[in-house]
Amino acid sequence: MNLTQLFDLSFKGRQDKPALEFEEHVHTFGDIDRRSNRMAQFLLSRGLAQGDRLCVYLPNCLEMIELYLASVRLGVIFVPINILYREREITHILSDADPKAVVADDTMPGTFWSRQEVAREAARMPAERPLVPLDGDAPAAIVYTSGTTGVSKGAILTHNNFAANALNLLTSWRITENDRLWMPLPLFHVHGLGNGLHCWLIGGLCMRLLGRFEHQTAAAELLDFRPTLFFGVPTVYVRLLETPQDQARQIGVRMRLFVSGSAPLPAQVLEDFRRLFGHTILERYGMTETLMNISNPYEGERRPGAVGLPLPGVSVRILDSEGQPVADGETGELHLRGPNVFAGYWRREQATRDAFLDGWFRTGDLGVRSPDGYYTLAGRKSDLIISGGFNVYPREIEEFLLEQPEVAEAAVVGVPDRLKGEIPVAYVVTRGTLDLAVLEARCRLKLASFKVPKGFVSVEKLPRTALGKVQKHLLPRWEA
Ligand code: MCA
Ligand code: AMP
Repeated sequence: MNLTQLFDLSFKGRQDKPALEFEEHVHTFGDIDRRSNRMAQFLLSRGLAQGDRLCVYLPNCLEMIELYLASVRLGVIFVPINILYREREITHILSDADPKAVVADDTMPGTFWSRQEVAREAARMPAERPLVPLDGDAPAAIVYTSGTTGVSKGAILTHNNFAANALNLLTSWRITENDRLWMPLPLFHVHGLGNGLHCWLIGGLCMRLLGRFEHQTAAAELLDFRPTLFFGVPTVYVRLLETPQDQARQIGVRMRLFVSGSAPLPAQVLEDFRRLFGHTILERYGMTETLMNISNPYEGERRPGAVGLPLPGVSVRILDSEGQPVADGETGELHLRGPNVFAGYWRREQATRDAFLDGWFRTGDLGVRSPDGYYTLAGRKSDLIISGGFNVYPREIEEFLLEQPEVAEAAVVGVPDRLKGEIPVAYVVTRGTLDLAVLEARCRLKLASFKVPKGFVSVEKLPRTALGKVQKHLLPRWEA
């Protein structure tokens, strides 16, 4: 079954049910359905066909949803781009995905279609749905994920991947059409897209979509919308700890389930949040390449620091560095198999082959299983930094720093941060004189804000092994 058929099972019979609150407007499932048909007609009229890529560089908005649904209807492959990316990062994705069209806000210069133009044109189109027969194995989206090599790769996610993921979460987290989902997370990553949008549409619940998360207004928003369901990243939960007690209690009374993922949730935050809101956050583990894999149970123990038990249909094994299975209690690399695992990296056969071993996807995450089957993550094989739920690969920043003529050597490390989990800090060996503020300004211009090092340290040389590998753990401590 393709996603359009699956969405139809939900839309039919819910045509007049409120589906979406966005910017003071309420849209029913019927509205979303018709608007998406019009958008599909628009894409067709512009020559987009099955297999073409459509890049979308937009903040959360109605058009983003319509463009996704229209793409899914036509078999066009949806390629969301992180709105925080700057020209350098966007250029890479555009050249790699080779899209037939790009939709961006009209503030973006170039030959792209503007969101405003797309909305205007689509409104003039007929609401009949174009019929394109599609198999569940068809790609629905390519989502770019920073690779350990520094260059970001496109993970191909099929209709079946998204379906398996959403059906799993709907069942495992007891989501029903009576839920109210609060969605401030971006739709350009799989947390918002795979979990948020798909659970919403397939479950038939009401969602309030926000342009973005703003901690200053979050509590007022929650009191106003009165959600029962929220998917967040740890940074959002740390922010919510600032909520006054009486407001937190009011929010907690209405809420059914808080879920956290994308980065480790500190046990202390789980505990402080429980005290303030009266809810134990349910932590789960996912990846762009696999959507959701492991989750704490809805009923039963939500174990602090652990990510829980494999979701239905997902198999997990843990191997040591020799490729041998480890015993419970011992740490190794997590490998996964299941209907949620992606179809490979876009136009990167070697990278795809390297990502699998005997049909198992190698996550690069280290983990350990307890005798009662709970999994706990224990870091990464690579030196990935997760800042506010966004991934930062040190290598990518180091390469940018090394492009600066005054920088002879560079090393970027993640430093613990209460709010963001981790923040990147750069150590540089400079040639001649270089004002570190100038270096920071150059980073700001070319890199997404979460990748810009929050500290720059000038060192005489980088500590290296005899083989020349940088020993990051020997770098001097950085103080904020
Ligand atoms: C953050 N900023 C944004 C947005 N989010 N700008 C525009 N649109 C956004 N959506 C910028 C701000 O302008 C600011 O830039 C900086 O980020 C920090 O903003 P601040 O207001 O201090 O935000 P915060 O309270 O710290 O909250 C940040 C955040 C954000 C909202 C939690 O980090 C976020 O949305 N994270 C979610 C990422 C996500 O969805 N990851 C899922 C990946 P400046 O620094 O220039 O001032 S998928 C994944 O990992 C797997 C599959 C999984 O398991 O889910
Ligand atoms: P991404 O490449 O954006 O899909 O990020 C996926 C990575 O986020 C995983 O490989 C994990 O390292 C990390 N991640 C996701 N959920 C969790 C979690 N609950 N705890 C710790 N790390 C997580």
